[in-house]
Amino acid sequence: GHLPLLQRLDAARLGQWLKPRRPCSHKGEHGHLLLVGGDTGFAGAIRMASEAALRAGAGMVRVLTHKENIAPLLTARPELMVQELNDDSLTEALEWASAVVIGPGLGQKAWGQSAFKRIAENQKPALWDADALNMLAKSPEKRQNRVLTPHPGEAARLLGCTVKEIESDRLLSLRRLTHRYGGVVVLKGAGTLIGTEEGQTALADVGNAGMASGGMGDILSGIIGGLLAQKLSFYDAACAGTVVHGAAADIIAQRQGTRGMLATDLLTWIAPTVNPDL
Ligand code: NPW
Ligand code: AMP
Ligand code: MG
Repeated sequence: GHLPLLQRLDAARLGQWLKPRRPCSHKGEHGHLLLVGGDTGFAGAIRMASEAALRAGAGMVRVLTHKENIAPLLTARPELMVQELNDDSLTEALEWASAVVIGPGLGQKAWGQSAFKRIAENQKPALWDADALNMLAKSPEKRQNRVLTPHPGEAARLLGCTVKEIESDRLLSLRRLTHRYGGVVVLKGAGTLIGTEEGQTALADVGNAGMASGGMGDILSGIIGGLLAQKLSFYDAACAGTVVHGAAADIIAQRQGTRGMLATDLLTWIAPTVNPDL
């Protein structure tokens, strides 16, 4: 066969995916995003993902999490709607949602597993990250209307191989992931690759080593989830979200360097980046 074209993506292309809002639009038009995650001790992951989704422009953002995380989340970001994750809240929120993010800080206990099973059965547009990927690795299932965002460690679990094998040929790893799991796959790391089984393939020419710190992936999940809620296609949301994430980090690197960059530092630079018409 012939080699698929590898698109190179950078901040100059953001205008192609992110058009100005209609002046008379209302919040319902910008989507209802549901995020599920944040076991005890992992409130940070779900907080970063949900704040990133707000900054990416989702109209309404709702979080289902462990009950001990509710007060800290509401205090940090009153714009969020936060409830305890249980069967009833999940049923209601899935009905409400236009897109779903599952995984950040979810953990792998029974609590997280039962939410994962319910969401796996649901057909709303979804982004699966972190512990949702670890659960998927244990019972592989192919699906189209979904974005997966593995780092090389998670990709190795998803393919049952080593991190070294993933990294030795990242394009081949991407192709194996899309072939086994379907949908859109974002293979993270320096030079993030985005692809589909149909052969769309992109390399995000953005980002820097300041991003090699805890919580960066949780921010990416929130951004892509926020764009899915705003009805970008799965592939466009993954491409645009990855570029927004890397471009925000590049602005910070320019101002203060890479060492000591925090995931939450990116939050300030998401809005300027998702408004390329500024
Ligand atoms: P090693 O040994 O370090 O070299 P895991 P996780 C390997 C939550 N978080 N990039 C790596 O190898 C997440 O949302 C919460 C990354 C190691 O074996 C999850 O729910 C935070 N990893 C949960 O924690 C902030 C690479 O992969 C393994 C790699 C666990 O997520 C942090 C690490 O992956 C975090 O986001 C690469 N390029 N190459 C919070 N503040 O609440 C190899 N690896 O075991 O899936 O753990 O990513 O930390
Ligand atoms: P996670 O490991 O899930 O927290 O995700 C880390 C995020 O930071 C991903 O989006 C990676 O692509 C990005 N990242 C980590 N290290 C680097 C690096 N050295 N250069 C560019 N991006 C990176
Ligand atoms: Mg992660």
